[in-house]
Amino acid sequence: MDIKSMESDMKQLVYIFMITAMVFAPMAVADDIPQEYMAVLESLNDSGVEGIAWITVTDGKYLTVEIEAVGFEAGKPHPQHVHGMDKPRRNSSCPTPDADANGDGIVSVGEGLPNYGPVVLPLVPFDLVGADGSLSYAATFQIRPEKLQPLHKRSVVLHGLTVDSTYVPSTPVACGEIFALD
Ligand SMILES: [Cu+2]
Repeated sequence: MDIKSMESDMKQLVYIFMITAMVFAPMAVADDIPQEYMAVLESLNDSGVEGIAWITVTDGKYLTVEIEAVGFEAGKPHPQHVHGMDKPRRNSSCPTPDADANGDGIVSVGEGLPNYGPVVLPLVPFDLVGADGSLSYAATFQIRPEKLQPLHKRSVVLHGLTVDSTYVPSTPVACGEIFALD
């Protein structure tokens, strides 16, 4: 085999390799592209709590949640969850003051359930919020995709409010419906 034909063979190999890479690359990449979601957290029960949640799903099963929120009661635990409907999988939504079924002026965690649905994922740990009442949260969870999706039909709910001079950790203080950024 002379140099010329070796070069030609090499060129052919490179060519075949490039075609193969082009065919298979999009399939490999599709799985690796993180899916980005967001929720704008608006106050419930005149709590003054508001913030933003960013959610990233990687490989279809790793869920990274970041929350930046302000206006919490300081020094208290403020549970935070992803809420959603299981059956039927209708949209989770944030309650309005109309959800106050017993008319006591507070939408309790139970009164909000018909809107946002039960807890799908507790965003642990529930750290005590510091003196300035702000929360910076980030955690990654490994979740079965069928448990979590459809994420764009779920909500992020933050809790914990003093009601009639008693701190009620479950009372919702902010809520945001999750939407996809793609
Ligand atoms: Cu919750």
